[in-house]
Amino acid sequence: MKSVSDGRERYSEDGFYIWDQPLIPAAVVSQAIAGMDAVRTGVYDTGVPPQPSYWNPGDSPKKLCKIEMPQIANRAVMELVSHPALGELAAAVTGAKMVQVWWVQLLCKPPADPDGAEKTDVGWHQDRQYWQIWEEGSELFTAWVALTNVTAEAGPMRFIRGSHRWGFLNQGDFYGQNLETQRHGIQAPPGTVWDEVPALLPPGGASFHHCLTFHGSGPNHTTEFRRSFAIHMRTENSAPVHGERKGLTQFIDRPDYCPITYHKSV
Ligand SMILES: O=C(O)CCC(=O)C(=O)O
Repeated sequence: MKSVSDGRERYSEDGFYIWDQPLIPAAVVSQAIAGMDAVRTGVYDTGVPPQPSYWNPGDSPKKLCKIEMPQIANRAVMELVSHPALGELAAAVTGAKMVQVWWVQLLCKPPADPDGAEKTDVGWHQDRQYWQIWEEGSELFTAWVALTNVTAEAGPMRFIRGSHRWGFLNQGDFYGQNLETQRHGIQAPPGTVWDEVPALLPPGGASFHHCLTFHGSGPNHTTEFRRSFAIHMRTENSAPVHGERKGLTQFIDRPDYCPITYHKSV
């Protein structure tokens, strides 16, 4: 049986931690799936649309669906994103005194297109590359929550063990579509090894990864959508550059959009 206490050590050694048991209750997961489908069709029960996104209602269902800040558009998605079990485990794994959700992405990876026209890989990258808006050294990480069974065939995320200690390389590309070629363009420090670990998760399971950990994912060879939320979190040791609120940090003073899901009581 997995224990919370090994999470802290694994996260700090490997740069990620995989909680391969249901953490979020099944009812919350199934409501969030319905919420995800509503957002995908442009129906927002809060009356608020998501933020501008790569994928929009009406786009091809064969494309990787990535929608920004879906929790502001749907209450069931907000319930999942702000679930206390997730905040508590995130704090235990990272050692945080405070955990805030500061940005969320809905990710729905369709089954691989048989004629190969639409590619749905997520190229190797370090999240920090896209998060320059935060001060250097800010403690930023992601909880990736599975809503469906993420098997080896479903195009799971793959983490590179220990790569959070390679520093910021600025050599990744989320939209890269050939993981093998791309991998050879990443100059890992001498003496390190490229050790890929798939995050296999049941519905309601979660992985946690450091903002410098290289990760990516290949095609989904199942017949079902691979559904998840990438929930970007921060600890008390983080601050926006120059204290500015813009782009990805624009909502951090709004707990109704960016809930604080853990606060250690003294
Ligand atoms: O869903 C994926 O395959 C990748 C997601 C990702 O890059 C992230 O959560 O940081």
